[in-house]
Parts: sequence; C-alpha cells; structure tokens
Amino acid sequence: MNETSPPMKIGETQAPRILQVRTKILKANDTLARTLRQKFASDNVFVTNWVSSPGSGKTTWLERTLKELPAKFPTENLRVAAIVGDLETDRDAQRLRRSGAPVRQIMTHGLCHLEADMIEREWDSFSPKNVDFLFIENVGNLVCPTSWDLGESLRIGLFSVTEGEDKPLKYPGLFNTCDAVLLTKIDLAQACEFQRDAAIANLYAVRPGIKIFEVSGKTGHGLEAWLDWLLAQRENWQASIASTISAASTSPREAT
Ligand SMILES: Nc1nc2c(ncn2[C@@H]2O[C@H](COP(=O)(O)OP(=O)(O)OP(=O)(O)O)[C@@H](O)[C@H]2O)c(=O)[nH]1
Ligand SMILES: [Mg+2]
Ligand SMILES: [Zn+2]
Repeated sequence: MNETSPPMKIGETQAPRILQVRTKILKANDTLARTLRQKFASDNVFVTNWVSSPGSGKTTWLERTLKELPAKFPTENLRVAAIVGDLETDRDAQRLRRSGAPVRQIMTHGLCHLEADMIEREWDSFSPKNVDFLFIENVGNLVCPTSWDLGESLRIGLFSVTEGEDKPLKYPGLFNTCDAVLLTKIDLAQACEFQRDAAIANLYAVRPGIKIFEVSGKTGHGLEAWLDWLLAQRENWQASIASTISAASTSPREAT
C-alpha cells in the first residue's frame, strides 16, 4: 500500500486504481460524445460508425457506399464524407478517395480504437461542413470500439463469412451495441461452407431482431437494399430531431 494512503478498515474494498482511471476516461469520452452528437445534429449530418474485425470488408463496402449512395438518389443531391482510423498508413483513405468523396485518415499510432476527441478534431476542421452522411470506419477490432461512443447516430457491425459463424457469441458486447450488421463476403459463402442459419441465429441471440444485410463488396450484392435503408435511417433521424425541437419549443400551456 502507498504510505500516504489512509489505512483501509477491515471489510473495506477499494476499486483497483487501473479500473478507476479507465472508468474516468470512458466517462469523459461519453460526455464529449454527447456534445458531439448535438453538434452533428445542428450541422444536420447523419453519422454512422463502422466496427468489425480487421479485414472483414469495411473499406471495400464503404468505397461502394460513398460512390453509389449519391448516384442512386440524384435528386437528393446527397453529399457524403468519411473519416477512417488505422494504427498506421493512409492506405484506406487513399482507397476511399477513389469515390470522389472527401476523406480524412486518422492514424492512432498504436491505439486500437477511435475516441470521440479524435472525431471532434477532424470534424471541427472539416470544410465545407455541408455533408449529409458522415461515415466513420473504426480501427479493425471486435473488442474496445464497443465502449467508445463517437457521437454517431448508428453503429454498423460487419462480420464476414470467412470469420466463422460463432463471432457474435464470442464478442457479444460489440454486436449488442450495433444497430445493423452487414454479413460480408457473401460471394465466398459456399467456398467457406458458411452456415448462414447458424450465423444469423447467433446474431439474434446477442441482439434479437437486429437488421442484417447479406452483402458482397466484390459483386455489389445487397447494395440496393442497403442504400435504401441508409437513406430511410437518415430521414427517421431528421424526423426525430425535428420532433424533439418542436416538443422543446412547445410551452406547457400549448401542450395541454
Ligand atoms: N471475396 C470478397 N473479398 C472481399 C469482400 N470485401 C472485402 N474483400 C477483401 O477482403 C480484404 C479486406 O478488405 P477491406 O475492405 O480492406 O477490409 P477492412 O475491414 O477495411 O480492413 P481493415 O481496415 O484493415 O480492418 C481485401 O483483400 C478485400 O478485397 C467481399 O465482399 N468479397
Ligand atoms: Mg479498412
Ligand atoms: Zn482499443
């Protein structure tokens, strides 16, 4: 025990110091993420945070999404942008820029997840801010991105047929925090003897009723339904913000 610590009484327990520090840091991140979520709402930008193990196809599917979302709905004039995190290199940003969208790369230099302050820094310096969809590709990791809120409106999990059907059961925390899951590399399902029903049952076991898209970044399978859903999610999000604002501006007398 540290000499300056007060003596512990019998029966008293103390949280390990490392746990106290971690809890404090996570709390600070949550507070910042709440502010960031309000900032995104006032900038009218719909934000999704993409999480998965390394190599499950985030960049491949995101490149298609950045290119095809505005093209599918030309009358909406949708503007899309991305922030991508990796430990080192800007390889993913270079790939995503082929879509023509503005893309920022965050290099975490060893950190295995993105944090809200990193996203805030990038978004504050983002110009112009007339963006409708901001996509965040997180660092490939099925563990800690779970606990780090980035102020997103939706969290998208990816899970490829080559990873094994049991991944949702082994990493329930992450899949439990997702709003939708992309089952990727579906073009390889047969070669991998992928047990589709088992994989879906495992996803439902950790997140009952979660929306699942079966997709292939190679062939584009599943793209249409995915893009329709994304646009509808943004409309729902805008409607919920509008109703929150109108509820807040309704005086108690008007409300009765
Ligand atoms: N057959 C097939 N290969 C795919 C598909 N999607 C991605 N790949 C391949 O899988 C590898 C990894 O894909 P990425 O898109 O880089 O995966 P990622 O999740 O962004 O990887 P990290 O950023 O490193 O975590 C690449 O070789 C892709 O070409 C797919 O749907 N089908
Ligand atoms: Mg990537
Ligand atoms: Zn981490």
